Amino acid sequence: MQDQIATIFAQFKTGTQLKSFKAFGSGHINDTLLIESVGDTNPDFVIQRVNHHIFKDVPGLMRNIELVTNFIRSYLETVPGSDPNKEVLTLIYTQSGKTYYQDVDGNYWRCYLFIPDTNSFDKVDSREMALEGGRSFGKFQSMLAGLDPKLLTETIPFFHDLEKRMETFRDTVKRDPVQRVAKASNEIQFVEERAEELLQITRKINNGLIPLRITHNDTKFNNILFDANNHAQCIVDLDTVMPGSVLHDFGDAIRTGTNTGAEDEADLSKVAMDIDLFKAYAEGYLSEAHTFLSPIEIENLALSAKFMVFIIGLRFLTDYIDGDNYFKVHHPEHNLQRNRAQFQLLKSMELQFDDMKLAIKENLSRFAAKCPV
Ligand code: ADP
Ligand code: GN1
Ligand code: MG
Repeated sequence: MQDQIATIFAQFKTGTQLKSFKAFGSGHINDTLLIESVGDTNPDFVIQRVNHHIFKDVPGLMRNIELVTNFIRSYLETVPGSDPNKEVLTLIYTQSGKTYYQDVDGNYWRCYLFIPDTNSFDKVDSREMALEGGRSFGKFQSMLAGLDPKLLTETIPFFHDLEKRMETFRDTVKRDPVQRVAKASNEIQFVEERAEELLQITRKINNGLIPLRITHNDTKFNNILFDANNHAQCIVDLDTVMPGSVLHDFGDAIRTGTNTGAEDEADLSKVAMDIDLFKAYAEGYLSEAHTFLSPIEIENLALSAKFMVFIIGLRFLTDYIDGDNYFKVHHPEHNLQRNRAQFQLLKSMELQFDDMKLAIKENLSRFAAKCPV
């Protein structure tokens, strides 16, 4: 294994060699390895095997990442005191000048400079961290506002399209390929009771009422690297950066950054949305994003949190019924357990929905008041 990884690593122009490697991160799709290089002064690297069963056009995906990271880098170079090698991912090219290496088995590999002295968090436990997270995803969107969304390919078509996700779900339930429908009947009913309310977001996007911008589309909180002082430093996991709605980014960060339990928490009594973390995230996000958001986006921010919990919960449930073909699972019921935890979180949001809407309104009037007319 060490030899295989060393061979892959040697395809990239790093100026050094592999000393050791270890698996890294808790993602459900790609494989991430941290590469320690020889010598004390050489930087370390991250290599990732991109899941090409899920991302069908890896060259297009890598072109997106190259465009986006170069665009952010050029911006950061104009900001006094900023350090582009630490605040945006740095792609390492192959010996032949490509952004990825394809091995003999057809696997795609890429390499980034490792950003040292940072941490990422699966769970948020302070207001300050939620505030920082909101600021950094807001800033990420605002930095990319000057890049034309048409330049980017859609790395997964219909990724957050609830119409399509519902079609796939209903079809999978009908097929019941591994006889799991009976086990999930309560969850299936839960889906049907809520789909209509949440479909309004997808319909407004699809009919052009909600604008498309360049968005991240996988704003799990652990995709933010924090520095040693717990300041947000860099956004990672750029596979799904493509034209999308800011609502998906806001909602997914709330899904992962305000949950008092784990994404796959088995003890549902531990799962709830912490409204103080919601308020802090909204404050951080709106402090950056109030300058470019349109009224219809603002109006739907609170709903977007319910939307993202619902659609990710729905995808876990669909994958469970389908026989676990998409997300990596660590035991046979894992996708159902994830689904149940997400739907518990959604119930908690339903109980606090008025407070969520109020928090958006209050934060917005604060920032709008500071804004010269
Ligand atoms: P996954 O698809 O597995 O979520 P990520 O790109 O998010 O893959 O990487 C997994 C984790 O590895 C991240 O949450 C982050 O903690 C860490 N990470 C990724 N890239 C870097 C980097 N360039 N420097 C430092 N840490 C990184
Ligand atoms: C996957 O790769 P990872 O773990 O960051 C998924 C997201 C889900 C998330 C749920 C390409 O993200 O859409 O929100 O799991 N990524 C893809 O944890 O499907
Ligand atoms: Mg990630």
